[in-house]
Amino acid sequence: MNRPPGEVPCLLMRGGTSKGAYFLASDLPADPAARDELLLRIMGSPDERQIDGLGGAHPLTSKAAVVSPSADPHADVDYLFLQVAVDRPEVTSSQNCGNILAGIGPFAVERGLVAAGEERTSVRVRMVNSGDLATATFPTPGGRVDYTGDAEISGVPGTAAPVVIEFPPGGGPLLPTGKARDEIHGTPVTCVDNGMPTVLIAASDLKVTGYETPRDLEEDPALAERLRGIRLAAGRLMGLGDVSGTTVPKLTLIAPPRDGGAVTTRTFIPVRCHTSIGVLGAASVAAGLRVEGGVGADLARLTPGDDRVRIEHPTGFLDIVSGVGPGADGLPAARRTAVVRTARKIFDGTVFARSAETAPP
Ligand code: NQM
Repeated sequence: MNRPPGEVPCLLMRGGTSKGAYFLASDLPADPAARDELLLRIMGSPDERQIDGLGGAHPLTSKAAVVSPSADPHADVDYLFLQVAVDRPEVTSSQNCGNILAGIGPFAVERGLVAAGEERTSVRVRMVNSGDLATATFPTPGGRVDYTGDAEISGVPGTAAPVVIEFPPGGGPLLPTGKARDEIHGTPVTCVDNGMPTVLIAASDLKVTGYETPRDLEEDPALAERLRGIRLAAGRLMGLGDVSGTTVPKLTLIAPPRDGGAVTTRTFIPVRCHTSIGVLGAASVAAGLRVEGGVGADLARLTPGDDRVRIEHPTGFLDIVSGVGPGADGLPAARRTAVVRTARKIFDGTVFARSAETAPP
């Protein structure tokens, strides 16, 4: 069907603790600049309330997924994640998103890219942003996605059907600086990447407890300045270059657990403080805790021989399976990573982008 430009088929979904607009790649312009410009108008950016678009006025609810059949023999679909900035005219593919990933399998079935199984369906996803693979398995009784179930994830009210996501070990090194611990501007850090480049910092080294609310931490300008300096230097050390305009690496403040988990976290993504924690962010933190000599290893309470890690965050906890073992180069390397998320179809229809003439520059 031929649609006027600016009218785009769209599925609005919650994926894990995030919410985003899911599109078939074939429904968006192929040219990345034209696609991003359209996404800004769809989400209502730049505007801190995103009042004229689908965005929810927070980085966690200003996200887009672009999905297409995959040419990779190991994947069914390609998933490109795009972070649409709220208050800046900026769309970036510099990071991945494991929460929005939770909706990709159901979306692929809804749109007929993958045939549903009679009871459950597994969809193999190539995450275009990183080149990494993931397999998501979810219930499809009678060949239809069932979003209802009894899985509960912290940060989302109620329960829903479980989406089990398995990540095989990724391609890149777990310790991008080649070290378990670096020192940046006098602060010990562990730079780790198990799907999301992340800098682990002991909260106490930044003169906070690590148990503050995200809002309290965001309102501390001295902390923000210190984190900014650490992030810029860490980006260079991790081989990411000048990260002043990108959303990675993330920064996770670590403190001893308070509620029976392995560790308490507060994660900056990278300016706003996450209300929970990202999935791949959690995968990186969990693996980082197992790095001997790393800043997290001293603070974490892990059970030897048990790959399960409970990561406490501002609205509860995230349970993740994370194995780490010696790599070929003698440095620690990620093994299997797996997590349970939920996702929900909220709205399916046509989104009407704000017209280019009336959008802000
Ligand atoms: O780390 C937010 C989120 C994320 C990313 C962010 C994510 C992940 O919670 O896999 O899911 O870190 O910007 O959606």
